[in-house]
Amino acid sequence: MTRSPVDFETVLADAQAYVEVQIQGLSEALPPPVPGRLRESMLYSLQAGGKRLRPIMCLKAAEAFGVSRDRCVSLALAFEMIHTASLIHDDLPSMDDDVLRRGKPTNHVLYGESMAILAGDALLAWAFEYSLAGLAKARIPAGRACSAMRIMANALGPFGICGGQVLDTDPQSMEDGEDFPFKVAAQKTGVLIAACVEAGAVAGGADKKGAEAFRSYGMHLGTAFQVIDDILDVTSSALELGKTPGKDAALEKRTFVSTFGLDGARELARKESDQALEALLGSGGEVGFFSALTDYLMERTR
Ligand code: GRG
Repeated sequence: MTRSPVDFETVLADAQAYVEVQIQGLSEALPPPVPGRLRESMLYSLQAGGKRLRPIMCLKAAEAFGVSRDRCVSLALAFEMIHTASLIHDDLPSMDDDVLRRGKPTNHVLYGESMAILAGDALLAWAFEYSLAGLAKARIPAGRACSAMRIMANALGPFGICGGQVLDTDPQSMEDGEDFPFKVAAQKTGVLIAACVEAGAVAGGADKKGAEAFRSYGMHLGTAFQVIDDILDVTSSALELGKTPGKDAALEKRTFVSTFGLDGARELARKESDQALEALLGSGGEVGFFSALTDYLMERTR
């Protein structure tokens, strides 16, 4: 593993600003015949803020293997489109039924349920079209672009967030036992985070070992991320979170906190973070950013 000293806060703020400018720039990308209300609904949620962690991780993974962010930005934005689509659908009355997201009214509250479903669907399809076109324009070799697309598709289907959402919301799929929160976290959160870094690494030219190291890093980081999410749901406020706290208990979900308690959950988050860092040892890329990110996410408050 190659490590280099990183002024992490500066690097993260720079990456966040870069991604934000690119996302705001998408306003021009949906001209007619896209219906105006569909465009508005898609852009409302996409441009509503958020930490932008998934696109940042994707860009940094590509950079770790020497490919500049400008060449992989379409792939990174595609992951934010998918993540945003999943949040729109997650908030629907038939799912978690929430009215607040990223500090603003949820999509269906403003545009109605039917439009929110369609905005999510449209963001998913656009993610593939937009990233393939961008990767081709940046002359990322077709084999690498195809692999990135396969990883992305896997993360949003039955093996990824659709499967995870079933475990999280379907009472008949809930299981007893301490393994269950890990299964939910892996599919609901880990697979998409792992896909961002793996696809970024692959687009950047990582070999099989490097890609696997980044995937394993992402899976452990994703579990740690979900543990912290479960903790914040209990300990934080709507103002800080930008979404409604206390939802897990209200919906009687089996979370890391309800299963292991607050202290047990904190310990688990640390353990998963350590395992994430260990996974990076075999990556062969420049991973200074990712070790700093892992520590940073342990301390997050939103
Ligand atoms: C394929 C559209 C589609 C949906 C699949 C609804 C659904 C099924 C999945 C939802 C999965 C879900 C909401 C997982 C939660 C992941 C999570 C921890 C989200 C919060 O991420 P942050 O904190 O949010 O990075 P911001 O707003 O900062 O981007």
